[in-house]
Amino acid sequence: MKKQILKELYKAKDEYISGGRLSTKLGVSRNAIWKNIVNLKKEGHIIESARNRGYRLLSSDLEISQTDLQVSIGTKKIGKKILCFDEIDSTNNYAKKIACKEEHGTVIIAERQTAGRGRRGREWVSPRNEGLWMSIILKPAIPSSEASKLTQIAALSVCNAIRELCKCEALIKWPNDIVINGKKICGILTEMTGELGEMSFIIVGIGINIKTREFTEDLSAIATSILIESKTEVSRKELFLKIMEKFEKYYESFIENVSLESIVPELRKYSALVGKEIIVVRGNKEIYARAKDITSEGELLIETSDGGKKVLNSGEVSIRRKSGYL
Ligand code: BT5
Repeated sequence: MKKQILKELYKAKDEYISGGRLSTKLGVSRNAIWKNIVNLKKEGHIIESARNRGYRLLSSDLEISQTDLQVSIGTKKIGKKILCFDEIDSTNNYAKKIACKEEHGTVIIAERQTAGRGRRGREWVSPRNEGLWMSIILKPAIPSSEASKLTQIAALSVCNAIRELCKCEALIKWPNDIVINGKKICGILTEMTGELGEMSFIIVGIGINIKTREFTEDLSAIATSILIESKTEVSRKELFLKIMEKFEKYYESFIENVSLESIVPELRKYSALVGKEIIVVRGNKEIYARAKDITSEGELLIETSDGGKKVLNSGEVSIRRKSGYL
């Protein structure tokens, strides 16, 4: 009902709609309309209530509007609830704080992050309006050892969404980067909480550089944006909706089959590493190897210089090429 009310308000644009009209149209009492409006306001939608006139949606001054995304999204659970912020320290931090009381699939988006994070405390640069900085709260009933597979699901969702909408040759640099022309366009940070093999929730954080024209000196060698690569401005809204659609599809198949099998062929096809010489960095240890394959579990199979085969299944490693980042 909440979404239907939101849609009606959205369709009316700047006009007021009375509680009576809404109740006739949607077949519920005026009291039910009122209660839902109160909840929509609590979720952050900016709705004006004027005596004798009714309700009116006020547009938010954020470039990405929570209401606009929420009425446009076609998914069942992933992104059914979206919380947008102008500025936040890190969408992953916020998602962790609210995850207990929020429903599965809730998404947090920020226009800017002041303390965006990469893995192991590294910084993620997230300037205002230049990208999509977001986190998805997930509550799957899977053991914690399976959590890293959600990084693969997110990676393929972003990779395919970019390929479809931006006509760019996006590739997945296992385990958590998306690259175009050898430079990083997206990073994924999957975090979880739980005890003794059982987890209570997983946060999948995704950062995508979309409109950035120039990077800081230290990033410019390894980072790029969709604008730089495709020379066109993709709509952040369209890209977001496409990623949600893909993520839900891959996620549902993963939960249903308890396996990544249906997406492994594409993880292989779009791998930036398979067939290449790489350096696996774990702490201060470096292993020279060749990336051979992505396994049916979404792991990276490598062959070391002495011919030994090894499967890497942890996001706790970084991969470099001999020539640098990629
Ligand atoms: C990642 O870590 O790539 C995960 C990044 C996840 C960011 C999202 S944004 C929404 C959510 N909220 C958060 O706080 N985080 C998530 P890692 O593999 O450790 O890579 C980090 C490295 O990427 C840094 O050390 C830089 O070298 C580089 N980097 C930082 N900002 C970048 C950017 N905007 N574009 C490309 N590379 C960047």
